[in-house]
Order: sequence, then structure tokens, then C-alpha cells
Amino acid sequence: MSQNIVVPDIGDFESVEIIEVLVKIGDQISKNDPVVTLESDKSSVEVPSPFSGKISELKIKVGDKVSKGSLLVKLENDSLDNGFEEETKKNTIQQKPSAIEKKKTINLESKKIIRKTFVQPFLHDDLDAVETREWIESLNAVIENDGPSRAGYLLNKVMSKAYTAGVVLPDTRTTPYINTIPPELEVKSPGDQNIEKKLRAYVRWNAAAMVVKANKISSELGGHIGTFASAATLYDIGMNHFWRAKNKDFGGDLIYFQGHSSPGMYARAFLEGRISEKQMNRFRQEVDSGGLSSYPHPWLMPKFWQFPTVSMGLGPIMGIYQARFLKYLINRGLLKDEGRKIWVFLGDGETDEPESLGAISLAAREKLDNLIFVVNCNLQRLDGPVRGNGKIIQELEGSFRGAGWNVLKVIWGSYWDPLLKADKTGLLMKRMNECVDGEYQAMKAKGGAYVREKFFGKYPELKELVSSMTDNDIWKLNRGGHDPHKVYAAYHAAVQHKGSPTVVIAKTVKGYGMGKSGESINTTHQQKKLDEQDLLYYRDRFNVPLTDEQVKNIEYYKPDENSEEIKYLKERRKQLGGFIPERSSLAKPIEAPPKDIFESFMQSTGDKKMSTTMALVRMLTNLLRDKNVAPRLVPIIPDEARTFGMEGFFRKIGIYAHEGQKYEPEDSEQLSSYKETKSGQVLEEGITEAGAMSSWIAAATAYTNHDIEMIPIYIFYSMFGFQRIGDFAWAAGDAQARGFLIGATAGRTTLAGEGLQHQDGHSHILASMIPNCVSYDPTFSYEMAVIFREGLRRMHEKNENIFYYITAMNENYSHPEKPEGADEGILKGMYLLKEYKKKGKIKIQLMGSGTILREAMAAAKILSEEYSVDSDIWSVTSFNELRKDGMEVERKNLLNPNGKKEKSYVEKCLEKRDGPVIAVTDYVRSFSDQIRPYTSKAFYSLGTDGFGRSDTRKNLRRFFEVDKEHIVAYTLSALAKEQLIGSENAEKAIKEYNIDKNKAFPTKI
Ligand SMILES: Cc1ncc(C[n+]2csc(CCOP(=O)(O)OP(=O)(O)O)c2C)c(N)n1
Ligand SMILES: [Mg+2]
Repeated sequence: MSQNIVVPDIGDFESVEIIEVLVKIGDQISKNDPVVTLESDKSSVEVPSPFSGKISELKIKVGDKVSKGSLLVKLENDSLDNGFEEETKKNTIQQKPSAIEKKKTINLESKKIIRKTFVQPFLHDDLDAVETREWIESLNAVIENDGPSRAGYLLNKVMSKAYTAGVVLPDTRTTPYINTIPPELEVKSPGDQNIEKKLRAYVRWNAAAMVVKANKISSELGGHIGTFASAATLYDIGMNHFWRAKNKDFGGDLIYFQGHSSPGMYARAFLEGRISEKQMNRFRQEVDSGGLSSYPHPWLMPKFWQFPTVSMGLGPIMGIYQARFLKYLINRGLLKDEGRKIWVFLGDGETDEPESLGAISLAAREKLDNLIFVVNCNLQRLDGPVRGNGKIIQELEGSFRGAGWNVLKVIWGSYWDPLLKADKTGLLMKRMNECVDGEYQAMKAKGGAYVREKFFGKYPELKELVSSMTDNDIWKLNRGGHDPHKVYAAYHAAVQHKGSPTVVIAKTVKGYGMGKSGESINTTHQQKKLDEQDLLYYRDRFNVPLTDEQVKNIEYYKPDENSEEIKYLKERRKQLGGFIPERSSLAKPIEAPPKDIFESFMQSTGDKKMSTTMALVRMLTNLLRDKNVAPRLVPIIPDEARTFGMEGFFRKIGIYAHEGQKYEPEDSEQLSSYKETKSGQVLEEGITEAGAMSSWIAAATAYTNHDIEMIPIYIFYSMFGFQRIGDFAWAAGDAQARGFLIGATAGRTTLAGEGLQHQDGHSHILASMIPNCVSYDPTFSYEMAVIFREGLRRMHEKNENIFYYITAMNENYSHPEKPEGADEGILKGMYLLKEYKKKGKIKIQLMGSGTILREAMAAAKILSEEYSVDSDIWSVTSFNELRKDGMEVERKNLLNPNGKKEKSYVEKCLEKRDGPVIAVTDYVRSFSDQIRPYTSKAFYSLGTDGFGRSDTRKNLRRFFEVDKEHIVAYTLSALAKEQLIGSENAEKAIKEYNIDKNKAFPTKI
């Protein structure tokens, strides 16, 4: 059987020379043996044989020029290995019909085993130009006579036919490396280009100046120039023409600015008169109020920034869920549909974050045509190129198209239009396609002559194409993202688009205009200092009307209020409804529900056993009866409704589904059937904690972004909460989110069978790190009810900018009645639950939280009955809150050495009580250790340090030494240590409970 060996895909190289022929007719060669050596202008490479066999014909000789697909040799072989299949497939599409004729039998056989794979459509040489022309002419005729949709129909038919015939289809994920919108279809900007250009120059200058100035004060301050320099036009066009602000008549578009482009936003606000020169001089100096924060931080600039984005990847996913939540509010009838848009800016390097692209299919599935991503492809990230060996724009296009987005590529600026028009053979487009980003970056670092040589010079025809242009003309060939016309046209198309989200993928130059100091060089990102020469260059590059002296003094440039530029700038924003970014809230508070809604939870459950999770779900069910609260509740569940007993909500309030329910659910007969509806209230997120948390953040900040106070309640496996989405929770704190996070099935030993990765013994520690997160670990349903009601009151009625983290357990037990007057202590973090005071003189202060409080209660009983040790039992609902109070009081006292000492709440509770403290929780010891400094008593913590594991609760508590037996033994031992009783008691208990003294510490097991 005769086989062809052809030149495989050799990347960028075309017409490379054969410098060695390594086989001769009659040679028996093995697969991978080298056949020829090729040499390009950069390197030489051997071409290995994909098959084994005997060389029967040589088709080339030394000195020949070959390209991908060129026939090298023929060989005889008798086996069909993988290489054979691959080559056969490639040859099928690359060779002239005559060649295919000759190999008919092989093709017939290979068709049976053909595997469909994508091939790159644009890199092959045309083997039959006449035939190609005929096809294209036919296509043109159809487009002209019957229109594009008929052409599309025919192409689809042809593709289907080819597919069913087993033909390998071209890769249609990407389109050619040119702009999506052809010049003739570009909608023109109505703006005054001259003024806009000047304004852009001033914004650029002021942004750079503020960073340079800050670093003159101290190089500690940092900042970025290169990022905004690359994105200025992308922001400017939005600001001048597209982004509508919130005002009394309109809800406002929402813009997620790329975090480290913040200097550009400040620089614009400075021209708008919203930020003073004094503030500009205080960039990154926030400690004394009045400074400007490094990045968008609503916590630090609550009237300015709306969205914390600088932790990369969070902005894109939060933006997606924001757009989805906006549709949710509209579909639920809570907001009117005003055609508002969510714009999300991200860096090309940022797209590597899994969060950035992780939810793009949801955006398409939900048909979020209110969402526009703008990816600033300056081809660089911090250290170097984003995809030096490939093309980030093409890669992103493939991902977004594959996910179902409308993709608008803005690659080339208008100066390229005439060249592309003159490119009749498609050679320029081919060159654009084959050039990789590493080369594109280098070209912008090295100047026009280099571009002529390296880009156009590769093909004589292209060199000829630019022969009448000077090097400077070539240098001016701009990138799409710097061309206001191209950007305007893309944004215009994006806002018009219906039915799917849009991504504008814009090509830019990192450090645009910075010249030698930082234009398109690998160190651009870090460039925060410009010397005098650099600044003068930058001024000249953008014609900023400053004298040399002013440049040396790094003065800002702000034209007079009556100048045409400032008037224009303000008029544009006036037309668009106001300034952006700006943060405000007109939301009305929600009156906290009356006490009677919670009344039943204050009673004992008698013999009825239930978990705190069940109690909470019941509470929510009750709340759904409150007319103020009910419509504002947003239950968010990442596919665990059944785990938490919440499936009843499905039918009751429906699962949000923008398309309603197109099927009859399998369980339609049941009460809790799976009901999806357009007005559904539950956000059933599927298995995505990051997505669910993004929904929660959107709902928790609806009071500012949509002027409607919502009450999001996100219920999740506590282990997959802060640990998994900690960065989102931190951003939520920054964004001043208000709502409930419920860490269900909490506790290292309470969630029994699930094992190491599920059992949470530290989420409260993680929660405690977020300054405005208020967290509780309740044991009884009345505690849960008191805490929950207070949360509603503080956050949604009183509008405190805090959020609640409450753990809920899945252990069933009966719940007592609320002790008289316990409310205050429950909320402050501890209250006296029970006192044993009958027996003796020895006393201990026994503290517990969550389910382990019950072990402590059982231990207290044993201590009293068997060892005559009395206990005061404290239910500690929040070690975290006690710690906060303790820290604050301690600080105050230290700052007032002569003043009257204040007492922490812990001290107030314990000061008149005797005995050491034994604190026991289902969390790591550092959780309860937090309050150690706030009492002078001896303090012993028991907790669940170490990896969890699957077993019964009883065994787990024994393992972690938080069961009642260990509490008894350790308490007796602690009392002995404090010399309050003899050590024989502890020894007796250790023996009686079979406690193994030689067992290793659980963190080591
Ligand atoms: C999660 C996270 N990791 C790292 C950083 C630090 N960082 C800030 S900007 C940057 C490079 C950004 O590159 P790109 O996304 O391409 O943005 P460009 O500045 O090029 O527009 C890095 C690594 C960060 N802000 N967030
Ligand atoms: Mg970048």
C-alpha cells in the first residue's frame, strides 16, 4: 500500500527550504525516523515519518521550498497505524482531486475508521485555486441574489452533508483574525472626535501623573500606569456615549471596572470636578480620610466605587450573576425592565482565572443580553505575554463562541482598513492569522522598521503592499482597541444585540504611548515611576498642553470650566444621566417581622426532636407569610435543597427559570415537585458555590445597585463556604453586602459520615476574619430565632452594613424553652443557661456552643452527680462576637491608663463566678481560645483540631475528645491542676471511661 509523507503543521513557517534529505529510494524506515531537515530563517527542524515502510519515491530535493502539506516522499507500507489515519485525513482535504482519485481505496477504508477532529481552516495552501474561486463565486452569487441567510442555510446544509459523509470539518470556533464588524457596517460615532481625543489625552496624563506623584512621596505606594494606558479608549467611549447613570428616572447601567485601571477613573472624575486636586495627590494614602483607594473598594469610598474587582476573576463572575439577578428581579415583577446593561471589564491575563470564564455558559443559557464583557487584550499580563506562542483573542473567541456568546473582535484600527481592502488574495489576513502574540507584542516595542521587516517582510507581496508607506506610517497602523471609531461601532453593536450576552474582545498595546519607558515591554505592568524624559515624551505623544516646567513639576492638566472640553465632558454625562461610577441607595428599609412569627420557636419542642437546620427552614416558611419580608427573601441553594430539607420551597415559591418549565416534572404529582417558573423565588444554582455566592452578593447589594432591599439567604455545606469562596466573602464585606449566609451541617463531629473533606471545624474562624461579618453558632431553635430576627432588624430595617454567618446543624434533639431574659446574652455571645449549685464548694464555668453544648450539659450532670462538682453552664452563641467586644474594651483601657477601667462582656459575665473555665466546641480550639484574654480565670479549651473522618457522632466525639466523658475527665484534671481537688478524681474518670492516655494528639492522626 502506497503512502504519502507530507510536511506537517510547522507553525508559522511557510516556504521553508529543505537542507537535507535523510532517506533514499529503497530505504526501510520506521515511524518517527527523520525524512528531511527543514530550515527557516529562525531554526532548522527534522520532519519525522508518521509511518514505517519502504521509501518508493522522493518528491523533493535539497534546496526545494516547501510548506505545510507539501508532498515529501512516498513509501510502501502494510499497516494502518495512527499516523496513517491522521495523514490520510489531512491529505483528504489538502490534495488535489487527482491525488485523491489515486488513493480511492485507501480513503474508502480509512472512512470507516475516521475520527472527526477539527483542523485549522486557514493555514493550508490552496491546491486548486480555480476550484476555490468557483466555490467562492457561487457563494457570492447566493449572498447577492438570495441574501446572507440563504447563504448561511446552504453552508449549513453543506456542512451537515460533509459531516454525515465522514468528512473532517473545519474548526469553526474561530473566525479570521480581523474585526468582526466590516468597515462598511460600522456605525459612526456622533461625538466630536477632536474634543474627545483631547479629553482622552488629559485623562491619560492625569492618571499617569497621579501614580508618578504618589511614588515620589514614597515608592511604597505603588500604582499602575500601563494598564489604563492600554484601556483608555475602551473606557472613554463608554463614558462619552454608552453608560447611563442612575438617577430618579432610570436605574443605571452597572460597570465593573478592571481594578488596577482605577487611576483612569479618578483622572476622569477629576476633570468632571468630582475629585479635587488634593484628593488626586492622596492616591493610595487612605489612612487619614480623604485619600483615594488603590483599587475599587466601596468600603473605603462608599459614595464612589460600586464593585470590588481587583482580586482577579471575581469581577467577571460577579458581573454575570449580577446580570442574571437583574433579570430575576424583573421576572419576579420587583423591578421594571428599563434595558439596563451590565458591563464587565477584564484583562486578558485575568481570563486565566477559572472564575473569569467559569460561568460564561450560564450567561448564554440564561440569555443575558443585558451583559457585555470587554476583554482588554493588551497581550500582556504582569510578567510577560499572556499567550506568547498563540493568540489570546482567538482562544477567547473560541471559548465564548462555544459557550454561545455574541463575539465582537476589535483587532485592527482604521489605518488598516485600506490595506485589508487591497488584500485581494487574502495574504495579509493569512499573515495576521499566523503571527503569534509574542511577535505582535515585540512589534509594538520595536518600531515601524521592525514591523515592516518582520511582519510585512515575510512575503514579498506584503512588503510591496506597504512599500509606499514610511516607517512612521507603518508604526501608526493602530490596534482596534485604540481606535475610537472601531470601539464605538463595537459597543453600538453590543448594546443592540438581543438574545445572548456579548463579549467585545479588543486588541490594545500595554503601556500605550509610554514609549521606551513602558510600551509593550515585559516590565510595563510594574512601571510606576517615569523620569523627566519619559514624562516629556508622554506629554508630546498625546499633545498635552503643559510646559516643560509643568511637566517637570508633574502638574495635572485641567482645562478651564468654560473650556469646550470640560463643557463637552459634562454635557455628555448629563445626556447620559449623571456620573459614573457613583454609589448611592434609595432603597426603603424592610420592617422587621413581628415577634409572633418567631414565637413558636421560643417554646420547648417537648419530645419532638429536630435540628437547627430544620428550625431555620421552618422559620423561613413562617417568614414567607409576612407580607413585608416574603417577597424580598431570596433563598439561594447550590443543589442541596433536599439535604437541608428545603424541597418544600420548590412548589411553594418556585425555582427561578427564565424560560419557565418546558417539561412536566417526573414528580409533578407530589407536593414538593420540582417546579420551575419565570417568577420563581428560589435560586437553585446547581453545583457552583462561586456562582451561588455571586448571586448572594448581587442580592445582598441590591439595595445600592437596584435601590431595592433584598434578603438573600444562601444555605450551603459549611465546609464549602468560607473555605471555598473566602475571597468572595471578603469582597462581599467590601461591597457592604447585607444578608444571611447559613453554614449548614456544620461541626467537625456533627456531620458524621461524610468524612475529612466535609467536616467543618473552622468556618467560624474564617468568618471572624471579615470585619463586618457577624457570626453565631447556636444550639437551640430559640437562639436561632432570636439571632435571625435581630439580623433582619439590624441589616434590613436599620440598614447596618453587616452580614450574618450562622451555622446550622443536622443533629436532631429536643429544644428547651427560651430562658427568661436570655435575648441580650444570645446576641452578645453568651448567657447563663443553667446553674448547678446544690452539691459542693467546687465550681466550674462550663462553656459550649453548637451541638457540643449538649455534651457539656451532659458532662455537667455527671460532674454534679458523681463528683460533686457544680457548674455554671454558658451557652456561647458567638465566641467571635465576644472576641470583638473584648478587643475593643481592652484597647480602650490600654489607651486610658488613668481612666476608669471598662469591663468586657466576658468579664462581666464571669467576674462574680468561681472556678476555672472549660470551653468546648465542635471547632478548633483557637475558636474558643479567642476569649481567653478577657478573663483572669484559668481557661481550658477542648475542640476538634485535626482532620475529620467518617464515623458515627459518638465515635467522632470520642476521637476528638469533645464527648461528655472527655469533658468530665479533662475538667477533673483541670481542677486538680488548679489545686482545687485531688488528682485521683481525674485518674478515676480516665480509667472509668477507658481514655487512652497514649493516643496521639488528633492533629497527628
Ligand atoms: C487573584 C489575583 N491574583 C493576582 C493579582 C495581581 N495582579 C494584578 S494585575 C496582574 C496582571 C494582570 O494582567 P491582565 O489581566 O492581562 O491585565 P492588564 O494589566 O494587562 O490589563 C496581576 C497578576 C490580582 N490582582 N488578583
Ligand atoms: Mg493584559
